[in-house]
Amino acid sequence: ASRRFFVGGNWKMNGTKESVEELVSVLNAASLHDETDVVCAPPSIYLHFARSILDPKISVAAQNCYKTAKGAFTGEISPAMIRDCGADWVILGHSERRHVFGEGDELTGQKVAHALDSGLGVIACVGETLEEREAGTTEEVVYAQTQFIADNVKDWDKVVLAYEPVWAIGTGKTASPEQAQEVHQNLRGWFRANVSDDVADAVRIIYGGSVTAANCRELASQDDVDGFLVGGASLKPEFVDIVNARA
Ligand code: G2H
Repeated sequence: ASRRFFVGGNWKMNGTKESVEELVSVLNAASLHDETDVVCAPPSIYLHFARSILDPKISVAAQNCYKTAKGAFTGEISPAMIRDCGADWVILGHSERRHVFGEGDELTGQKVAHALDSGLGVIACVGETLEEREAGTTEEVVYAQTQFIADNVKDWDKVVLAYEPVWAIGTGKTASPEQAQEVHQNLRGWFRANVSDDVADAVRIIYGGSVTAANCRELASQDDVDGFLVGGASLKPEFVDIVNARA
C-alpha cells in the first residue's frame, strides 16, 4: 500500500522516570524505518519529560484529553496543554476509556472535534467486544463508532483510525491477519461509501491488540493494515521490530 506506515506505542499507565529514560535511550539509538511514522504515548505526567529526551524524529502523543481548552475539570488535561508540552498527537476513544471509564461515542466525538481544532493529530480507536463479535455485529459496531468520529472530522489528514478488537487487547489473543484484514477492508469500504474515495484511499487504518515482534510482520503484510497501536510490547525493545515490521 502507498500509505505511510504508522506505529504508535501506547504506554498506558506504566513507567517511572527511570524506565522512561531507559526506553527512550533504546528508541533513540535504534534504526527506525524512515518511511514509518513513529509515535510514543507516555502517561500525561511524563509527556514533557519524554518529549524533552526523545529524538525529534519520534512524535509524542497523549493517551486521552478533555473536550475543552481549560476550566474547572479536576484531573483532566487539554489539547492546548498537550501541545504546550511539545506533543502532536492524542489517542481518543481507546477501549479502556470506553469500557473502564465509561466514555461513550458522543464524548469521544466531542474530544475528537476539539483536539483537531486545537491542532493535534488524533489516533481514534474503535473495536468490538467478544460478545459483539460472537453475535455477528462486529461491522455494525465499528461502523457506528466510526460514524461518531467522522461526524467530528473535517480534515482527515490529521486522523489515524485504530481498529482494536476488545477481545484482543492485553489478552495475548491477537486477531489473525485475515480477521484484521477483513475488518480493515470493510472500514475502508465504509469510508468509500460514507466519506469519499480520497479519504478511503488515504486514511491510515492501524491494528491494535496484542501486537508483538512475533506477529507484526504477517499483520503488516495485509493490504489494509497501515500500522499498529501497540500496548504491552511498546514498553520493550521489541517495539523497534514492530516499527520496522513492513518489509
Ligand atoms: C490495545 C493495545 C494498545 P496491547 O489496547 O492500544 O494494547 O498491545 O497491550 O494489547
